[in-house]
Amino acid sequence: NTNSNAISKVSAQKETAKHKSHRLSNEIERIVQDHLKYDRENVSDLWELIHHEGEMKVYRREVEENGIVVDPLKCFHTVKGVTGREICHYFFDPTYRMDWETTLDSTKVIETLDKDNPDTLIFFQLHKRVWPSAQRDSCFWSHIRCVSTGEEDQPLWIVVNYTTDHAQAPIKSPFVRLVANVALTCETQIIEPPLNPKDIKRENLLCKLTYVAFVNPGGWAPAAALRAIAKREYPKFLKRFTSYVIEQTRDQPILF
Ligand code: 16C
Repeated sequence: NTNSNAISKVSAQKETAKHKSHRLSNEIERIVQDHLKYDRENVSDLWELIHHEGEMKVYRREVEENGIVVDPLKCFHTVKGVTGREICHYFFDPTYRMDWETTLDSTKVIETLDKDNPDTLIFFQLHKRVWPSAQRDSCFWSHIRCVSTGEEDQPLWIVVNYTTDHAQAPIKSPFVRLVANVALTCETQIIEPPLNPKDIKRENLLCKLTYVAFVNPGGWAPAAALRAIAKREYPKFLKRFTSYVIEQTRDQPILF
């Protein structure tokens, strides 16, 4: 099927790393490196813990730019029974998006940058309208990557969603274009590793997840409403999305 096909294409690149470059390569490299460098750092006391539930911690900083709320958001979570690659795969692949996204009216892939190595897609999304604000849309590149950290360690997996312009996604009133820079980074740990790696079971897996989001609503929106929605929706997304991945992979072979 097309899906496992796409999985194997991304993983094959893992070994060779000889990617064709394209118009977004340099920007992607810079943004991915920034996320790899900073996202997993612990939060300073400038961050407020807005939600704590089990292993999940959601922090934010209240920041405004020209009267527009642009609060950075950062979450740490630990998920049992899945690998970082599995989590990133379900976050990246458009096939599953509407299964776990509850704040979208639609999502569409408008370009695949390198068809031989489909690790970068351009999405156009229509977000659910929050009355009485104007409805938001977004256009962003989405990039998935495996980063090896050392000989013994499991590799890191990361997905970055970053706003871009596209001829097939012009800004059209009454929609307001939001600007986003979002990253999901996952690190797999093997707990009580069996002597033979072939005997690793899902109960031996632990995934450390970091999710960061910098979203500018692209125009004025009532600050109090926006902050209340964010406080409710980000934890809801993390719970729903991670449960979805657990459910989808439960009886599947482990994808390292
Ligand atoms: O990362 C997530 N999803 C990805 C795949 O879809 C992708 C999405 C990025 C966009 C996330 C921001 C959506 C905000 C739209 C709401 C506009 C309402 C404006 C009017 C308010 C009075 O990376 C998972 C995303 C989980 C999203 C949770 C929803 C958060 C809504 C709170 C809005 C705060 C940010 C301000 C942006 C308007």
